[in-house]
Amino acid sequence: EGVTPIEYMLIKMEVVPPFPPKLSALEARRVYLAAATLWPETMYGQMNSWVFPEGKYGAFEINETEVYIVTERAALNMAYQGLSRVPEKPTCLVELTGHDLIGLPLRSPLASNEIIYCLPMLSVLTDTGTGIVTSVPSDSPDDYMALHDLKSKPALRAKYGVKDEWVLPFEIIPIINHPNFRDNSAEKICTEMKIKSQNERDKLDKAKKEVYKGGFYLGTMIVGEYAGMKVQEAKSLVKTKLLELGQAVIYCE
Ligand code: A2H
Repeated sequence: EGVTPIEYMLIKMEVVPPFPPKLSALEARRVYLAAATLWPETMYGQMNSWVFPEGKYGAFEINETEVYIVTERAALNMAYQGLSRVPEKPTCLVELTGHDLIGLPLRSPLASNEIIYCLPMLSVLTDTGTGIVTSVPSDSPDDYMALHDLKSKPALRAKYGVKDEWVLPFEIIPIINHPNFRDNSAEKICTEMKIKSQNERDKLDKAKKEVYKGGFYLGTMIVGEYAGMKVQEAKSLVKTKLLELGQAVIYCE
């Protein structure tokens, strides 16, 4: 763990009932996948959420009504930050794996599609954030390649039990005008660098740096309430709005 804590926003991606049998014990509750992000202003471009298929997760009680699905490690940190019904002690209602979460229909704040789905990504770390990642394929090279892999490889979908209708209908929406790439920066850099799959770790790390270097921060919002505004300025406004609406919380680690 670093010395300086990182402040994430946890985006509350609500699991839309009816719940599958694995989650039936949670039927009276509001259940969320809690995705850690540093970029709340990109939530307009969410296309799905990511989990690590072999990862261990749990459904943890946040208060009387709300349950967040995260890793046990994140739940313990959360319990020391007021995000647990019992202070300093996570209460796990159901133990889950990534496989149990794949295919869950979600309603996520600011996403343009009313329902998006939980899908597998192999680079999701279970020792960072919550182990749940929200996917913005327009601006994140990792997200772009992982969704591209699922869209273009039927065998990969079959391997993880991913139905066509969870990925194929989802068209990437440009949300940020980047000074070097115009829009859809992730697709452009991945094509330029001839990245072939989500497994090309070194190339993807370079692609990320390339997107930031040109000023992801200096880009301009092209959708939503803050269209026309610098990404930098929109960031805190989106953050405040999500917190006020109860659609996100702050989480540090
Ligand atoms: B970011 P840091 Cl548009 N495993 O959100 C892998 N990646 C994770 C993760 C985990 N357990 N937890 C969070 N992340 C991702 C949006 C985004 C992000 C965009 C562009 C870049 C970007 C949409 N995905 O991050 O290493 C989350 O994805 C690039 C680094 O903990 C989170 O923000 O600092 C970011 O990594 C946090 O990375």
